[in-house]
Amino acid sequence: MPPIVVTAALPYSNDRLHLGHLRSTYLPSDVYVRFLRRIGEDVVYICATDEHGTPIALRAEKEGKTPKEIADRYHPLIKEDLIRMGCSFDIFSRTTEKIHYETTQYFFKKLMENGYIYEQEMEQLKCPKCNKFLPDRYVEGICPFCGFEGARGDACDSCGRYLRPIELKEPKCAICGIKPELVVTKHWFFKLTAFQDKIRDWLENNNSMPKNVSNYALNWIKEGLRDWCITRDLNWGVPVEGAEGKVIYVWFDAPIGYISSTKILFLNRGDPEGWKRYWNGRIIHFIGKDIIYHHAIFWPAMLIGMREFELPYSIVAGEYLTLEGKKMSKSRGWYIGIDEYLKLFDPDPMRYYLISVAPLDRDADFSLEDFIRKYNDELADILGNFIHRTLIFIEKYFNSKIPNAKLSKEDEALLLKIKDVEARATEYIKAFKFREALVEIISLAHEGNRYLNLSAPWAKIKENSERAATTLYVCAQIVKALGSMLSPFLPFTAEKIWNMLNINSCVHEQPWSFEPIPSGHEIGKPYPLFKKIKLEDLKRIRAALIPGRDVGEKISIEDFKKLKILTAKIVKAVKIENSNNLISMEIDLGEYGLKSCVAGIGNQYSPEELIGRNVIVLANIEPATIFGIKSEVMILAAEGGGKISIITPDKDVPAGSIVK
Ligand code: B3M
Ligand code: ZN
Repeated sequence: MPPIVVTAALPYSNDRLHLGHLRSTYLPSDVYVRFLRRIGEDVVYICATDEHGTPIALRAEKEGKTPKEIADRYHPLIKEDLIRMGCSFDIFSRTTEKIHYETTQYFFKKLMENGYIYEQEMEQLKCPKCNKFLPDRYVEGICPFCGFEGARGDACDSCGRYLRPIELKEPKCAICGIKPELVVTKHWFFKLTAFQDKIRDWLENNNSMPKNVSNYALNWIKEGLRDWCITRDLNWGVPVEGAEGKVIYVWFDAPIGYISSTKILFLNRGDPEGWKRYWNGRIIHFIGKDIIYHHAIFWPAMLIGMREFELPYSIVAGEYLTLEGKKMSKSRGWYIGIDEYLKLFDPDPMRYYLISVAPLDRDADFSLEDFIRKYNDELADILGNFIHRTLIFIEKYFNSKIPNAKLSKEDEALLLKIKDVEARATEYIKAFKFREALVEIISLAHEGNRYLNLSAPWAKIKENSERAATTLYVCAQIVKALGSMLSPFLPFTAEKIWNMLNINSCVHEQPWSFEPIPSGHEIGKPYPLFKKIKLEDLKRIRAALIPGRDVGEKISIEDFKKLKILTAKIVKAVKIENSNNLISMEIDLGEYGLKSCVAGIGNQYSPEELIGRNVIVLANIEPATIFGIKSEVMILAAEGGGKISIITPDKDVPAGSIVK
């Protein structure tokens, strides 16, 4: 088998990662690589942070920092979160490394020499107020294809299409919001159109490519490819040699990051040419589905144009993960960050959930209640409980030694199942069907539990100790098989199982193929693997995991003290004629006197039910005139769930009392 390079999409270094990233990209790639290592493949697992482009530049601009400062802040956080989740990269590098700049410029030069890059004048957006060119995400507007209003100058999040800023309808500068103007500048283009037929053939004839990827990409090819502008007017990125103020487009340099990171890995290993073997071997990219275009069209075209690399063997794209039915969103606080998760739980339960919840090529949903249910029912009750009972009985009845066995037909059949499961799991993993593989493996724990319950060694130990011994021998084999086969999926749990079995080697370095544990082998001290989560704790867990919407700009206590909020009593209320829902009131503010107030609450309150009510008002707001009537104070009310609810003090305090 050829050497294999497995890559995981390079996250932008402008924010920490959340469960969606784990599910689509980092867990599947890690499971796959851990499996390849176990079957003895020569594999390297590559990742890095993607540190160029407008995502980083814009974030820097908004925070008044340099892009490098932003990247320096997020690179270690992203790396650490992934490593804590068990992602076993051989290298996690950065696209701001010198080698990356050199490799990118080499690609640019080589593709130019090969006749695939040309120069052309083009129209570009520029913001007259910021006096800046507006590449990619510096522009926001309406998608010309699907009409989505939040489209960005590089892509539409709604229909997934790749866009150019000048194609957006009603474009706005992302910094100041004003309408940009068109200017003409010179840029470099990659002749994507020259590769249309080759890419189509490759996609159509590649049986190792999952269908969700090839179909997606083939559809785009049907719409026709266009040449691709690969430079930008920006001061952050890999410079275009000899062209002041121009940098290479981040989507040109980012995938090259896979290669430059491999180069750095082999330099570190003292084998500077070693990377080439892998890039002429089997290349497998793991990505999220939003970047299929870049990996299945742009990138292979670049590789063909270079004339010195293999094309990817496969591109595996994980579909989206929603959170309790809704799209995850950082700005709305609707997401679960890796860091938040790891403050409460171990990595393996989330690895288990995200892999087993749905096949990778389907959208999936994370629900906290479902997570807890799966954790308790499958990890604690089935897997953990089976392993714990088996080992405890061996400790108690057989002095911690794997007992001797006198196998019946049924025992033998169950032992053969281990090999069946192994064969099926192997096929599934090779086909990137990680969920199916995990379900197979866990079915072995189900079988084990059933067998253990039926054989009841704890009851047989006195009258038929040979039967009890055989049962526990068989169960111990299943425990070992579980530890072994779970190692790509639940690496930390597999290590614990290995420790409890007292096997003197690293589970991740075992041959994948099952070897029984011999009678007489002494096991270690058993302990429960998963402590159940109480469903009563759901609320508390939810509050700790989901940050919730950001409250926005903070104010000082001095600012707050400027507000004069008082208790008051409504003494008169009438509907304002001809208005939809306005009510005009007279309100008694105690020592602050009688004030007028107009409020839009007529749909929810009748004047009669308002008269005599104790309320809270903002007394020092600038007066306003509504429908010709002066309004001097504002009644405080809560609005939510389609209702308006006036706030009332819960004890009877005199009108004019201060609220603070
Ligand atoms: N940074 C987009 C993303 O983080 C981009 C991936 C690059 S992979 C070469 O989704
Ligand atoms: Zn502007």
